[in-house]
Amino acid sequence: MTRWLMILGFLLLAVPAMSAEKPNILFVLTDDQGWWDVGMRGNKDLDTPVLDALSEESVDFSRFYAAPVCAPTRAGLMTGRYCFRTGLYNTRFGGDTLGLSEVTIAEQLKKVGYRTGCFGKWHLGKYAPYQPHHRGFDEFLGHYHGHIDKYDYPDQIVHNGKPVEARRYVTDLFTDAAIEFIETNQKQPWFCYLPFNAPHSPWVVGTSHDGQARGDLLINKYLKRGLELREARIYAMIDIIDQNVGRLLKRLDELKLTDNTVVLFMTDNGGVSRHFKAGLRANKGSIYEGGVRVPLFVRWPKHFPAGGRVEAQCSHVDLFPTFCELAGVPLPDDRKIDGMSLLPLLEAGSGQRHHKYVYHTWDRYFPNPNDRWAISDQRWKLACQIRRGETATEKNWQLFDLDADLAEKNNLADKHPEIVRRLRAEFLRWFDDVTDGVEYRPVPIPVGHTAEPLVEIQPSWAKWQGKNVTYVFRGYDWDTIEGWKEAGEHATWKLDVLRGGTYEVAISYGRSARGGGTLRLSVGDQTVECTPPTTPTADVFTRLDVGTLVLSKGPATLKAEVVTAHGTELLRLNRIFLRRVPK
Ligand SMILES: [Ca+2]
Repeated sequence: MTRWLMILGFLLLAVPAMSAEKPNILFVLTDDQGWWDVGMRGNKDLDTPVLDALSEESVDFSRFYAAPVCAPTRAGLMTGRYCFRTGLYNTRFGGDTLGLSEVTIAEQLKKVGYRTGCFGKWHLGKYAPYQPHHRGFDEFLGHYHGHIDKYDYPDQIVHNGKPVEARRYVTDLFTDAAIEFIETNQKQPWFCYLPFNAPHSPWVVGTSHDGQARGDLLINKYLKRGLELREARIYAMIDIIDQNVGRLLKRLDELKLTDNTVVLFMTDNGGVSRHFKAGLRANKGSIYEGGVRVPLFVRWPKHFPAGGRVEAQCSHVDLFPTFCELAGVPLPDDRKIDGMSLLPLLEAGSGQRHHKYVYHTWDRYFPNPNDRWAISDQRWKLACQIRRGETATEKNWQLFDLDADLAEKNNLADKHPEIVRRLRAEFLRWFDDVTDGVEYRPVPIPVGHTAEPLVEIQPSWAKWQGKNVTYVFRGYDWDTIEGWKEAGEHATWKLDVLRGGTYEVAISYGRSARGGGTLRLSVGDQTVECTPPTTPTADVFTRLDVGTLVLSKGPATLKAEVVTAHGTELLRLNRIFLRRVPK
C-alpha cells in the first residue's frame, strides 16, 4: 500500500501543474498608448477605471519594454525574437512583413489544441500568405496595415481574407468579434489576440449618426479638464478602450472563464500624447524611456498574486516563451529565441532581475547601429539619438542612471567611461548577432496566390525614379505616387509570381483636368498603356481597366512609366490591381 502511495505521489509530482489545465489567454494590445496613458501611473486627467482595477488584480511590470514603433514590436510578440532576426525592419515600404520561415505564437499554441483568433491590427504583412489567417490564426478580423483612416464604419476591414463592411466604431467592433470568438470556443483552450488600432492616429472618435454623441461627450469631458483638442481625442479613444476591456472582462465573468484565463494588457510602443508624461522623456519612435517603456500587467486569479509588481527589466520578446510555457508547448529548437518566460516572475509576483541587457534601436529605413540606439543593464542606460541626416559620434553618447534619473536628464558618460565602453561593446555584439546573415529588403509582392486572385499593388512598396515623381504617404490605402511629368519617370515593384498566366491589369488613380498623358505598365517585355481620363479632382480616385499581361512564374519586376505627360502631372497613382484570369 505504502509503495503504491509512493508511486502515486511520484506520478503527481512528475506531472507539471500546468498540463492539467491549459489556461485561455486573452492578450489585449493597444497602439501608441504610452506608459503614462493609464490612470494607475498617476494620470489624474484620464479615466481608465477598468484598466486601473485590472492592474490591481494583476502582476504589474514597471520596466517592460517594446520596440519604439509598431511592426518591430509585433514581430517580437509573434516570434519571441528581435525583429531584425525575422527580416522585418520597417513599418512601411514592404519592410513590415514577417518572413515566412518564422514560427508564430498562434502556430505554436495550435499544436496543443488552442483555438486562435486575432482581432485588430496585424501590421506584419499585407499579402497572402503573410496574412494572420495564414500564420496560425483560425480567425482574423481586422486590417493588415499600420493604420486605417476611418475608425467609425471602417472600410478596410477583412475577415479571413475577405473584405467586409463594418457598421461600428472600430474598437467596439474588434471587441465584439473577440467576445464572439470566446463564446464560440469556450469549451476548449483559446488564444485571443486583440491588437486594437486605437489610440493610433488619426485620432478619430465617433463620427457616425450613432457614434458621434458618445464621441462628442468624451471629447468634451477632456476639453473641460483643460486638454488641447488633440490630447482630448487621444484620451477619448483610450476611454473607449477602457470601456471595451470592461465589456470583455464582464463577459469572461458571465461565462465563468475568469479563473482559467490569463489576461494581459500591454501597449505596442511609447505614447504620442503630451498632456501628462509621468516624468518620462520623449515619445513613440524614440529610444528614450518614453519611446520604449510600456505598460504590461498580467492577471491569472489564484496563480499570479494580485498587486504583484515586477521591477526587473523585461521585453516584449518574453511573451512568446511565456505563452508557450503556459500552454505546455516546447519552444522551437531550430532557432534562437531571444525572450525568456516571465512565468517565474508572474508566479512570484515580484523580481528584480530578468534580462541582463535590453536593447532598443529604430531607424526609418534600415538597421543602423550608430545613430539611434540604446542599451540598459537595469540600472545604467547608454543611449544615442541624433537628428536625421546627422552622423553620430561618441560625443552623442549619453549615460543615464535610471535608478536616480528616470527622466534621462543627467548625462554621466564622462564620469563612467568604463560603463560606456562595456555597454557599447555589448550593444554592438547584440546588433551583429541579430542582423547576422539577414538581408533587409522589401519582400517581393506575392501574385497569384490561390487565396488571393486579386492583388492590390500599393505605392509604399515601390521604388521610384525621376526628377518629379514622388511617393506621398497618406495612411497606406490612400498613398499615391504623384508628380509624373517627364517621359521615362517611373516606379517599380518586385513581384513573386506564384502562378503563371494571364492577369487583368487595372489602376486606381486621380487626375486633374490640368494634367494628363500616357502611362505604360510593363512586366518584362509585356506592356500595356493607358491614357487616364480626368477625374473630378486629382484627389478623387477612380478605377481604370488597362488590359492584360501574361506573367511567368517566378520573380518579376512591375514597372509603371511615363510615356507622355503634359500639364501639372500625368496622374496620382493610388493602386495597381493584378487579377489572375482563371483558365
Ligand atoms: Ca504603435
